Amino acid sequence: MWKDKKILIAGAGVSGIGAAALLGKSGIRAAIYDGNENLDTEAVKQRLPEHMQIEFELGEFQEKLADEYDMLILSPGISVHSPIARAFYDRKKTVWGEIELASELSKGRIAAITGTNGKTTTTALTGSIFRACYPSVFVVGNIGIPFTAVADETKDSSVIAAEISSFQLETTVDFHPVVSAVLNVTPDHLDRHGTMEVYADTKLSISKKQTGDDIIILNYDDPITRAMAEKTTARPVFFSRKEELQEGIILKKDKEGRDVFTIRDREQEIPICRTDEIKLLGSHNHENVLAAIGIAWYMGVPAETIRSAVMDFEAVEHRIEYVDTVDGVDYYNDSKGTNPDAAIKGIQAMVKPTVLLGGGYDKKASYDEWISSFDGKVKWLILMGATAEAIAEAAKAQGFENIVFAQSMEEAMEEARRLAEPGDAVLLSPACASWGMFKNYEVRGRVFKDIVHSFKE
Ligand code: UMA
Repeated sequence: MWKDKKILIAGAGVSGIGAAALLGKSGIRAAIYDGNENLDTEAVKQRLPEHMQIEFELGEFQEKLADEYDMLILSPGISVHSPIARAFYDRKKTVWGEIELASELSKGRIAAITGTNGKTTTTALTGSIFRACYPSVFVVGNIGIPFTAVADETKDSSVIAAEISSFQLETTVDFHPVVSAVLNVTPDHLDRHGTMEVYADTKLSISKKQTGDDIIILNYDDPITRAMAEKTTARPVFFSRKEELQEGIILKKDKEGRDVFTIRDREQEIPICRTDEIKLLGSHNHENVLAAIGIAWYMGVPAETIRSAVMDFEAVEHRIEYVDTVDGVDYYNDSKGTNPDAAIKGIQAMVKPTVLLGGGYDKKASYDEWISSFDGKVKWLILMGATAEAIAEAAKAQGFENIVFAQSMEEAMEEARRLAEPGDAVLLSPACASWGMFKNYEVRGRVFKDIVHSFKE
């Protein structure tokens, strides 16, 4: 029985801590390995059950650990090709990911969502639809709440919306969603997976335990996910933004030529709502909505409930929030990027050349890593607030010279509009708090959005 084994958890981030706490609550002993030899073990212990005995193995991985321990629980940030994972695999010892552990110790039905882009929005929307229908709902996974953190609260009647990354899929074994979805597959994480083929296969492995009674929702408009229908053991259902498929989740024109999210399931045709009735903006979000509708429908949510939940759902405000496209330029509000770490996520989310608005209250942070993350993507940096000079200096030290200063958000936005060309993005992701210029980041984000909207007038 695996519970009696000597278990080593690799990684002391949110996943590893979630896994350790779950084992602790279940009365199972474990040790934590982390490559960081300066890990604050006291801070980790604070987040574990009080009575739990936990040992730490820190620093460079030593092969002897694979002899000492019988089983490894891997955090998603640590690859299956890492020395620690290889050492356990070579000795034919059990290696599970944190998701596998959670699914082993949880109850209820799982809807699992993967894809290169859109999976967080789709998972959040799916969870929101579930909440309108079911009393016990959990939204977990790559979205930020480890599945292990809630696994022991689930019951047979629970419904779980899980965002699952390709990293997490490398280490699932018996993970078995009732409905799975692969939204799209475009080049990403190839440093880890090696080739597109391996990356796509890893994504498809979300359905490896599914049978013909289960559903996999696939994007018809993406050739890679379309081809997955031939390879999966589950019943494939397509969604498409472009084609009015005979069966699937589609956009169908109404008499006035407006697009209606529509379910075509065998003999039934069920309209949900029009694209202009939802609050999520952008055609990329139409795909996310189509997928979420499909997932919810096949998880048993009535069409009327799907309709109202979809129409009520709003993007998480101020968090890489798409605002609008003006003159071919996409505007994003990431006012919640109030520190360099959060702002790095904002830049990582951009897929187009970006004019970046930054600066604000001085928390004496270091901006070096944030500037390194520009990675050729940021073409102009517009700076405001108390930190403007310090950020400019840090940027110049890394050879980034395309810097403009502004005294207010209005001035910054005039500059952004002047500098951005069609096909570019403008991103407000300041890496600083708003104080000194605004009451809080929410006010800052709203001022930004108001200015974007005024560009359209
Ligand atoms: N560590 C090592 N050795 C390594 C790598 C990491 O010891 O080779 C240690 C670090 O010192 C650190 C810990 O492992 O203490 C971090 O573990 P982790 O990288 O697995 O991160 P977590 O904090 O557990 O967060 C993970 C996901 N991170 C990654 O996949 C890199 C989070 O996804 C996820 O939200 C969280 O679990 C909850 O499920 C983030 C992400 O960037 C958002 N995901 C990628 C993406 O979306 O593209 C896949």
